[in-house]
Amino acid sequence: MTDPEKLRRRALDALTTARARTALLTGCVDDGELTAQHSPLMSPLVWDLAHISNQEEQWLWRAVAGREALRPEIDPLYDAFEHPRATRPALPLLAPAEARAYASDVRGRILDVLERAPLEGGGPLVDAAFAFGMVAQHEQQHDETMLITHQLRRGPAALDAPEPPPGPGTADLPAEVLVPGGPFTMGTSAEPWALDNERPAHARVVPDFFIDTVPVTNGAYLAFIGDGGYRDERWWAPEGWAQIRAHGIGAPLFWRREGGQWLRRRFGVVEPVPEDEPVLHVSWYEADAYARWAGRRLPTEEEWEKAARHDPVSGRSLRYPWGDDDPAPEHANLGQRHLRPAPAGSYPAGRSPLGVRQLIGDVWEWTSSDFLPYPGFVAFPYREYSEVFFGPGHKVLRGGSFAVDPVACRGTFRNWDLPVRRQIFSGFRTARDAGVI
Ligand code: AVJ
Ligand code: FE
Repeated sequence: MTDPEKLRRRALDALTTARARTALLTGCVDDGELTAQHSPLMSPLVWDLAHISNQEEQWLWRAVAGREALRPEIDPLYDAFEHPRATRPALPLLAPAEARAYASDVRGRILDVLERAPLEGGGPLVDAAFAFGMVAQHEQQHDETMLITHQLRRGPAALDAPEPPPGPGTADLPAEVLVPGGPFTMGTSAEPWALDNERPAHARVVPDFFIDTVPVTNGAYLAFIGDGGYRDERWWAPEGWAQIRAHGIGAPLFWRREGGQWLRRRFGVVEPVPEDEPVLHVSWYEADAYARWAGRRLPTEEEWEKAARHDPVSGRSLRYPWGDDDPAPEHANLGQRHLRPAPAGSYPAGRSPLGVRQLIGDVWEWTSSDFLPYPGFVAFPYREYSEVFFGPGHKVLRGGSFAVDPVACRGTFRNWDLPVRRQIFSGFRTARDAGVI
C-alpha cells in the first residue's frame, strides 16, 4: 500500500469511523453522566473525549504538521501517567461542551493537514501515514475503554445493537486442533499501521500443540463453577487465590445467581447467562485456574499467533486467520456491531487454515505470556506507549473483542493488562502439549 491517495482515503475513513463511534458513546448519555465517575477503575467519559483530541493535537498537529500547540496548558490533565483514573474526576477537566468544541477544532485542523501531507506508505514508523493510522487506532482503543465504562455504569440501558447471527454451533467441530511444530514468522515489519510492540517480524519455533477450536463457553465455565472450582485452591495461582478470597469472587464479573439460575448484567439489561457464548469478564487468574481444572493450560502468545496466522500450505504467516483481506462482517464479530460475543462456532468464513474459529473478535483471549518486547524492538512514538509496560506485571491478550474496531485488530496485534483485570472484554481458550493425553 504505497499509493499516497489510497493512504489518504484509508486514513480519512479510519478517522471518520472512529469519530462516529466516539460521538455515539459520548452522545447517548446526558452531561451529568459524562462527567460522573461510573467506577473508580475508569475515567469519566468526558476525560476520554478530550484525551483523544489532546493526543491527536500532540501527534498530528504538533509533531507531523509542526504547528504551534493549541492548548498546551491542558496537556498535563490528559496525560494518563500524571493522573491515575480514580483521581481524574477531581481535575479541572474541560466541560462536555468545551471538550466537544476542542475535539472538532483539532479534527478540522488535522483533516486539512491530511489533505496536503506528503504520505509515503511502508516507510519507517515516523512517517505521516503511520501517524494518522496510529491516531485512528488510539481513538478506537479509547472507544473500547468507553464501552467498558458503559458496561460498568448503573441505570437503564443507553446503548443498543442488533443480536449477532445465531451461527452454526459447535456440534460438527472437533474440540481441539493440532498445530504442527516448527518455525513460523511472528510479528510484522510490513503491516503499515502495526504499532511498535508488534514489530519487527522474526522467526519463532514452537513444538506441536493442541488448541481449542473455539473459545471456552459460559456452559463449560459453569461446569468449573459447579465443580467447586472457586473453592479449590489446587487450581489457582497464589495471587489469584488471594484475590478471589479477598473479594469473595465466585463467578465472572457482572454475574449473579438468583433462584437457582445464573444471570448477568450486560449494558443495563439483566439476562440469563447464555451457555453457548464465549465466557466474558474473567481475569487471567480465573482463565488460568479453569485451564488447570480442565487438565490443560493457557496458550503462550506465540502459540496463539501461530494458530491464528500460520498457513501450513505456503508456510507463510497471514495477516488474519482467513487470509490477507481486511476484516468483513462475515469474518469476525468486531466494531461494536453487536454488544456481545457471538455463539461459539460462529464465523466459519473467519476460520484459520487449520480450522480454529473466532480467533479474531468476540472476546480478547488471555495468553500465558508476559508482555515483552520482540527482538529488535524500537519504541515509538515514546516509551510510554508500550515499553514501560514490558515485564512480568502485564499479561498479553490476543485477538480482539466485539468492542474493538478492525483498525485496531489483526493477527499481530498485542493487548496487555494486569492479571487481576476483569472489567475488560476478556475470555480465553485453552491448549495442551501434543503427545500429552
Ligand atoms: C493497549 C489497551 C492497554 O488502554 O492503556 C490507550 C491502549 N494506549 N492510550 C490502554 C492505549 C494509550 C492501552 N491498551
Ligand atoms: Fe490514550
